Amino acid sequence: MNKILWRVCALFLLGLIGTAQAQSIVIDKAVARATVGKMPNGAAFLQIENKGADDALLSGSSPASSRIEIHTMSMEGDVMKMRALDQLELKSGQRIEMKPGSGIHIMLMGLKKPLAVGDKFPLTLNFRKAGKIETTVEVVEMKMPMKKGEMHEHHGHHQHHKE
Ligand SMILES: [Cu+2]
Repeated sequence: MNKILWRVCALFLLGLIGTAQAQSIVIDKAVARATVGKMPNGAAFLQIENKGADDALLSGSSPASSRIEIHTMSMEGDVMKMRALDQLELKSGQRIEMKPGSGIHIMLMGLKKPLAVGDKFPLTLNFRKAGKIETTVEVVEMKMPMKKGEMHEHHGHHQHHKE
């Protein structure tokens, strides 16, 4: 076999391995919120679809930050609280769509540098069954979910009295 043909074969094989790994868990639309000033942490949102058996997202890593945490967000009274999850269960056939303000997100703890619109960085997610899957996160402009809370604090009382 000549060298070029061999190389094509090797690429084909690598491609097959890649496809096999990515088959059960599909990660899509990974975006991160652009940071302002020297914000220490960032947040990323993505879609995960589990096309295989029951699985779970256990951890993650990225060169963009010193640590990755899986966070969930909930309102406790008037205060938005973030909590780190040990793992995120992914039942067979389940699709999780992380959206800003909706709860679950990937927290980038200890950013190495600010996230600017248009930046791209790799994020590796570690699943119990599917193993490690790498995706590319794109930094986009996003409204802060805190806006809602702020508005509630500043203007909320008027609205409550009117109701
Ligand atoms: Cu968070």
